[in-house]
Formats: sequence, C-alpha cells, structure tokens
Amino acid sequence: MGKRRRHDVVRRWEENPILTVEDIPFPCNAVFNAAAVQKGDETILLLRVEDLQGRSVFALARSADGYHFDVHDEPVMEPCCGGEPFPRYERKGVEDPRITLLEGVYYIMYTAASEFGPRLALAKTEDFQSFERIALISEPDNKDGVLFPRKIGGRYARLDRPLTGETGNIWISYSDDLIDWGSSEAVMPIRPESWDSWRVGASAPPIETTYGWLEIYHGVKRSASGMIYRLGAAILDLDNPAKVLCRSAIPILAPREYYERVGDVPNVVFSTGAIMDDDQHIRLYYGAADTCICVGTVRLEELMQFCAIDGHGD
Ligand code: BMA
Repeated sequence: MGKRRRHDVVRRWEENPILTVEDIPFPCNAVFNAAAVQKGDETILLLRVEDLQGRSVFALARSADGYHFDVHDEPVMEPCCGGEPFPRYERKGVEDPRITLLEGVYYIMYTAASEFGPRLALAKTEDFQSFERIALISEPDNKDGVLFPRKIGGRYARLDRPLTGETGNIWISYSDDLIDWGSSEAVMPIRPESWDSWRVGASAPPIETTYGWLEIYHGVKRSASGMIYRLGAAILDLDNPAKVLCRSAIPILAPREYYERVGDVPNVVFSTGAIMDDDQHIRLYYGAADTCICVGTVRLEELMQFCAIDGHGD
C-alpha cells in the first residue's frame, strides 16, 4: 500500500496529505507535526495547528483506519490557558507534541515557545478529553524531547536536543519523577559530511523492538537556500540507550513530493509520531513543509536492513 519513491525506504500513502487546513474546523494557517498514538481500535493524532496569529495550539484528530481523520471542533491545548508559570513560556505557542504511553498515562512532551527561547514541557491525559500540564522540564534552548515508554535502569529517560551554538545533537537525560532531569549524556552527534550535518533531533518517541530502541530522528542540512529536513533511523541499546548500535547512512525519507517541497517552510519532512502495529508495520506520521500532515509506511524488518547498510554508530 502506498507509493515508494526511489531511494526512500518509507512508502508514502497515495492520498497524502492526510490533513490540511481545509480539514481543520477553526481558522488557522497550517497543520503539521502531529503526535500519534494507537488507543484500542483508534488512532489518535495530537496536531500542531498554527492559528491566524501565528502561534501554535494543539488539536485532536481521531481515525478508525489510521489514514482518514476527523478533527475536533476546538483546540485542546492553547498557549493562553495553562496555569502559572506556563503562559509566560508559551507566549509564542505550544509546538511539536510527542505522546508516550507510560505506566497507563499518556504523557505529552512538547516545546513551549517564547521570547525566552524554546523549552521542553510535559503534560498528560488519560482520556484525551482533559489535558493537564505538569511542568517545564528544561532550560532553553532545548527541543525535540521524547519520553521512553518505560523506565530504564530504574529511572525515567528522555532524549532531547539542546542547542550548541547553532548546531545541535541528540542527548539523553534521566529522572526519578519526570520533573527534575539530569545525568545527561550525548547520544548521537551530527555527521559533518552528511545529510544530517547541521542538526539532529529525536522525532518519534522510541519504539521498543527486539533489535533495540528504534529511534526515528530528523537530520538537517544547511543549503544555500535554507535548511533541508530529512528523516533517518537509529537503533539504541535497550539497557543503555546512550549507545547507538546502528544508524542509517542515508535518509529513510527525504522531501521529494510537491507538498514536501513547497509550503510555509520548504523542503521539510518532520515526524513527531510513529505507530508500530502488532505485525511490525510502522505508520510514520510527518509534517510536510510545515503546512500539512502526511503518512508513510515501512516494515520494521525493512528499516533494520536499511540501517545495516553501512550504518554503524557515528
Ligand atoms: C524545527 C521545528 C519544527 C519545524 C522544523 C522545520 O526547528 O521547529 O517544528 O517543523 O523546524 O521548520
């Protein structure tokens, strides 16, 4: 099912994009970068929707088949509406949510954007009806936070991407309570000679597999006309995820289609959610050109073979 472009191991759904501004029941500029989770028979997306003022809010979409979605009438999280201290640090919006089911609770790690710089924030829901902010959990400049779905070595773990000057690498931190984080270690650096030479960041939350933690990540290259965002895959050691066992030498998905090339930010495929079904088929949800939402599919086995091609660590 879906169309495979030469060179991309991920097959694009033939009816991409699956969500555009036309599908959003309230006024907005763009919809992109959605968190994704399977809850029983239902696929739920938490959409980043940019309102007419240019700030992002979160909205909910539900689907019975993972490809056709209905969007709720109103946003479920808006920058104005968290209690103190959130409004101050969300003045420019709430962005790029990632959902992890951990100990029976759906945690949402997202970027709180303000003039103070991007910070990671954590919220939770149990029913996708009421959402509760928990805490701001990083200093600026930090983005691309993804929570692991279980404790590792007795502690909660997350990947994140602190900026180092203008470039940025993937790090790991640990916590006893999901609020205070430390024991940080660098996990995966940029590769100066490659498509991920400028910045790398975790995309979808890690998926546990027999091979290790599957981490779908984004890599950024700076070109004469701006940044190019592509997606890659890495396998992290199950017991020590700071150890990269395998990393795709070339992207698993790169902007090639018109809707990925042209939009508010051209040449962007950016994922914040992937779902692996019981048969090890992965549905990869991704924002295209910061303007719409698409889906592609790939089997775990195919990804593993792809990573293994000259794909060792750094
Ligand atoms: C990143 C994030 C994403 C965005 C991407 C491309 O820094 O802010 O939200 O999709 O840039 O513009």
